[in-house]
Amino acid sequence: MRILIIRPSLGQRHGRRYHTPALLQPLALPILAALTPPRHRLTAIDERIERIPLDQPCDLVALSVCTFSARRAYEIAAAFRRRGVPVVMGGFHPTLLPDEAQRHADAIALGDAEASWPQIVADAEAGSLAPRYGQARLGPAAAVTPDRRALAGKRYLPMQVVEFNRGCPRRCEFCAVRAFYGGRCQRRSVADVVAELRATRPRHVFFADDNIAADLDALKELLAELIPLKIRWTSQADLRVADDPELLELAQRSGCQSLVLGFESLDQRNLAQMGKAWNRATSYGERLARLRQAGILVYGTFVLGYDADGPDVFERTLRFALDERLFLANFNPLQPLPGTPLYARLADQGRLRERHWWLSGGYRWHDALFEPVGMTAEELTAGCRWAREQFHSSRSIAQRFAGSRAHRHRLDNALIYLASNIVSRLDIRAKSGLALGSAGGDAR
Ligand code: B12
Ligand code: SF4
Repeated sequence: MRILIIRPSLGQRHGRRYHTPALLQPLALPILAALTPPRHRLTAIDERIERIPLDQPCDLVALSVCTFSARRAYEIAAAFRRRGVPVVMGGFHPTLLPDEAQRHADAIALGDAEASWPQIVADAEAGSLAPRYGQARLGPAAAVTPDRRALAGKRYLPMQVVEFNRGCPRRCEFCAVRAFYGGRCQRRSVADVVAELRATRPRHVFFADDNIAADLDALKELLAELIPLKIRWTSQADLRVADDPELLELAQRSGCQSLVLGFESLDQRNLAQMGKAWNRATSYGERLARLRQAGILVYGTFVLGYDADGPDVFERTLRFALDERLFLANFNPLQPLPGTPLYARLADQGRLRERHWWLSGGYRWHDALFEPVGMTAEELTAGCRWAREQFHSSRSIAQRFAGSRAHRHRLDNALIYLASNIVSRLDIRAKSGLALGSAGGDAR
């Protein structure tokens, strides 16, 4: 069979399709390629950097869909189905909203591809696709070694995306990972990860784990094995990484360049409401000092608009990010992702502005989608935009650079700092006002 595997883009702004200034490889595509028997001819298309060959002859189309790309995915699916090509959808959005996705596809896959893709391919070949494969909330499947030949020749950041741990044991109210995997985790063996790195020899690695610190002992085991590989790596973690001196030393020695850390809020009442009281807002300063000491750059993420937030939250959160000289930061309005407990709560409270916002022609990227308690939705949208712009101003970039030894103490840290801040500033501009999908009207 000729199989087309597609990652749809997000949408468009003023009639122009969204292009990110710097792109990470999408891991789902090489994983699907690795699971496909070699007798099939497979083409991977990343719509964020290339056009979809809508009229290319093919026997099966597979779309990898998240909530933000759902509207665009439904448009692409309709174009292929009009030609009689069967379309399968998998990923976060079809898993969390299967009935909606089912209306736009011949088959949908719930959960991880490892559990369903080989059967889907076999059934498509036999001309007997079932409407639904896999099981939601089954927990993560252990990842296979991705077949990156599927992405050969495409222009991505020179940073290899690798998985160690999938899923997260934490239970934050707003998080789609919790909804997708039900709080369960699955780890690849350290030997498997190291073998992949030895075979591919990347200099920079992005561990696409939801939370690389899901199991601290396992992480220490991995880091000890990374030391001889002399790579530089980055990932996402919860704040506990900063509490363990042995772990910090191993992180430093194994080449940890930066970590994305979810601070979310400076207000302990908000942290309690989101199920993240363990973050302990009062500990942020000392934890950040330890990370700086270890030379690790910190990318802090904040969600604004929880119930204890008033109009002063933007200034306070921005001040914190500037005073702590964060490497990067994002300031997002709390986002009600479908399938999460947050979405259900806001829907019950009648606070959602638009129940199916991801299908709406009126949605714009970074718009607040619900009625906050301590301000209006418009104030929330504008406040986040203001904090984002202030944080990425030339003055702030220069001050954060000069104010932190971690940003300057190695040449590659300095280069990464400057390049990442510039790319982040450009990406904010590219996404600001972005509409999802490409057609007007409503995709329901
Ligand atoms: C790394 C990461 C990023 C990276 C980008 C990575 C990349 N390569 O492009 C960065 C930091 C840039 C990023 C950005 C954003 N991200 Co992000 N990101 C992740 C993270 C942590 C890992 C993604 C990953 O590579 N996973 C490993 C791969 C293999 O998993 P996967 O893509 O889900 O695919 C598996 C299954 O879903 C399934 N599957 C997927 N497609 C298909 C197709 C078929 C046919 C089949 C059968 C199966 C199947 O099988 C795959 C293999 O098992 C996830 C969390 C997560 N667990 O996925 C969040 C996550 C995907 N991101 C999320 C969000 C919200 C965002 C942002 C919108 C954040 C923001 N507000 O700006 C942006 C923009 C996203 C976009 N679409 O452009 C949400 C999506 C929620 C949702 N319901 O869609 C997630 C789930 C995080 C969360 N906690 O809520 N992200
Ligand atoms: S710690 Fe991060 S990945 Fe884990 S449930 Fe909370 S927000 Fe999601």
